Amino acid sequence: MELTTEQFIHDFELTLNEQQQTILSTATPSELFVALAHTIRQYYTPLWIERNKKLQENKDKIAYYFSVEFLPGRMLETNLLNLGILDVVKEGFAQLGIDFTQVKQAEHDMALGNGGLGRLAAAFMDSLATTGYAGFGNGLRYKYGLFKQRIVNGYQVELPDAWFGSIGNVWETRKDHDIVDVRFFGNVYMTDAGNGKLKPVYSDAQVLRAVPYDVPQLGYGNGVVNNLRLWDVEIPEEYELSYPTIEDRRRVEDITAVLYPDDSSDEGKKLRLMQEYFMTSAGLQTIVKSYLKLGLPLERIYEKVSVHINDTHPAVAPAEFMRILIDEYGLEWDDAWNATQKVMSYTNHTILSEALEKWHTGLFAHVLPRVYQIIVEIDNRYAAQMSAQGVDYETIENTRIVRNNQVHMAHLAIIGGHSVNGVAQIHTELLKEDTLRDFYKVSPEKFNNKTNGIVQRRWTQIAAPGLSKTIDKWIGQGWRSDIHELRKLNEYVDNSQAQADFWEVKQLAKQRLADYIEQTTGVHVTTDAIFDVQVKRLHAYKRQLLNVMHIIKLYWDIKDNPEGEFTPRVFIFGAKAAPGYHFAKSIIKIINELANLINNDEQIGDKLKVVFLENYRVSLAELIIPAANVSEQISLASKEASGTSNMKFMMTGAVTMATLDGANIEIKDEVGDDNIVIFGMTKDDVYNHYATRDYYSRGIYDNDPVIHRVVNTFVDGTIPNCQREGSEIFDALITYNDEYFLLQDFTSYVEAQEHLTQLYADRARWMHMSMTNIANSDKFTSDDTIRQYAQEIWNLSLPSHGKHRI
Ligand code: GPK
Repeated sequence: MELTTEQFIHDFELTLNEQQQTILSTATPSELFVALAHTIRQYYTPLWIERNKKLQENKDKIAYYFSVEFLPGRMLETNLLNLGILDVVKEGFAQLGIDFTQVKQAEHDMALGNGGLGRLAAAFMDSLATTGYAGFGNGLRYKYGLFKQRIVNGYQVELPDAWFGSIGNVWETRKDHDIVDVRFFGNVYMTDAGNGKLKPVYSDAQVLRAVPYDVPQLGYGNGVVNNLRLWDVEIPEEYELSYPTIEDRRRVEDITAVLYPDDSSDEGKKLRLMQEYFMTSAGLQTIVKSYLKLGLPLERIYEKVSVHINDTHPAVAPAEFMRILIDEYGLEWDDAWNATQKVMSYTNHTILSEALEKWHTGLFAHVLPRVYQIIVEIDNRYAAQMSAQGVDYETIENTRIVRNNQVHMAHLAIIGGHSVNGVAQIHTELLKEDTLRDFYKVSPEKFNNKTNGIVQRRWTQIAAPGLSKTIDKWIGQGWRSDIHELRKLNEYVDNSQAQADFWEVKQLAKQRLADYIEQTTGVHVTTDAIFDVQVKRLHAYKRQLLNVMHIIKLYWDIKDNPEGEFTPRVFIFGAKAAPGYHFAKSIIKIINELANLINNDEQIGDKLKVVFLENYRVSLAELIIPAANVSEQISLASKEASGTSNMKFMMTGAVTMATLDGANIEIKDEVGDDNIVIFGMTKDDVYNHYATRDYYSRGIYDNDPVIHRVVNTFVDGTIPNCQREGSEIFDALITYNDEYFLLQDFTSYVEAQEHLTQLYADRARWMHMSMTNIANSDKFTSDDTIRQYAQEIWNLSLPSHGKHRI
């Protein structure tokens, strides 16, 4: 939009005075932030209203992305950038003498997600608006997002993330007119509806109110505003008498209280199921209602509506959609089923079986009695149909929804939809040949790949403004709106002046991070060192422990030869462990104790530093990622479905140290073998070991003196204060035969790291690699990923009112 600095200053001051009843000289950063957010709301609100009006008038098809996680982080800068007024606002603030950075930091991260899956959902919201597609999000309005992590005595401590704080969510708007009711529990039986059909009668059901809060999703430079709808729970007035005590009310409020409540107890499990059904039912009910306003026949709803099931959490959607179409609107089963399959599609994000949700039939039928009946009917019809088609008994049994007293949610999502996709090429192949192979046998046409992507604007223009200016200097600004222009940089990867510029800007980013490290941990690090970073959820398969083993090896190298040549390294970790994931927490403790040991050893000095940054989150990622020289992507081949931070590191000029897993393989394809460092087993090697069961980690431990020494370091008292954790790790590696093959990959990892050190020593060679990574990272824009979803899965066209610049 067109906005002069003067106009902005005027609007901003007026908002500050009228809405906050404050003046500049006394306003806190938080008050300034709220005033700024309200100023921006005034700018986009007319666009939002117009967008909804046009979509309705033109009867455009809309895709709804159902996800229990959305992880946008801070929205302020994204909204400003996408409206095209980031520079104007910064300039205005400079004139007013306000520190923009301080104000932006007053916004609490919107952390309604755990990691990659939630961040991807948020990226898709941005990209849907940016590409102009009508794609709306549907999720939950948790009071508490992902826990806040503190490190105390080296241990992870979890604190509630009270992200609403005192200012709430400044971007949301409550939408009373779309309130719906959601039913749980009770009994249900069928009775004659009088028109030859049956209708369900409920008794003793609990009725809860679903209240939508809409959060606008602004497109980059195109005036498009899409909607992310988050549902909150309330007690309907007419049922208030049923909840006489505060505890009664709290049990209801729990449904939207916390992201992922502990599901290790039965009570926790029930709550989780209620959350999932709550947002799915509320979302689908309003979707059907707004479709019907178009005046089109319900059995053809698939022409105007797509519903995407992000992972198995909203996978009750096909059954709930059937319930709505049949019970509430009287459709025949076959028409409803035809519509449902055409509307629904599903993304799988992992081959780890624990993430494919299953519910005990007893619990499911208790919480959702009518939906359970429908699921059983879907399942019986499915089995009969497969059998009629001549599919063998075993395949049918393996793909059924209800089996061994469990409801298999992934199976419901696949059977009830028309599309299943994995999130990187290798992951989709694994789904076809292993995890979902029986489904691939019966419905190969449903399977397709959609490699993940990232919002390039956040990781360059917002997180790395210095880098962005350097890119501008060499190839102009075109890449900011057409990321594929980044490829022009390939021409300059060997230009010594360009190399010097890109080196310089990386050094500045490293210095910013070094300052933060010093402030928050007290550890001094030098930017002369290689910044080697592993940031992601803490999980055994991601193998942070392999990184730790390499650090221990380096520690011994220096201790053995203190005067030897050594390229200094700073190892930086950021990772949250699931509260109930004991082993992951032990690794956090080990990293912190190892860091203490190394950082306080004078003989080691600046040669080696280890830093664990607490509370890793999107806003911290924006500081860390642009400062990295090395991106650690070292999962056991086959286990990391895709990874997305790998793409962010690539785009900001880090060199990837990787196994051939997830999207690392596609990064390698883009940059070529010489501009990435690959090590370790391939997925076929891993599967061969599974088939032959020939892996024996103790054999490696006994025969390799380096590995022997590194593994012993966990238990021989070298690292103080972690005897228990050290022996857990020893047991995992040796006694329990090293499930993730760390010992097998260790030697090749060490060699790869040595190779990388040599590459770094040759600055021209290193900068060639770094810049080649930036230049070819356009492949991973989520704008293109979402275009593929829109065209190939959802069958969307660009809305007829089109893309207009503002
Ligand atoms: C996968 F199954 C899950 C999950 O529960 N949470 C989650 O963040 C991640 N993921 C994968 O682990 C990543 O490889 C992938 O890039 C990301 O989802 C997005 O697809």
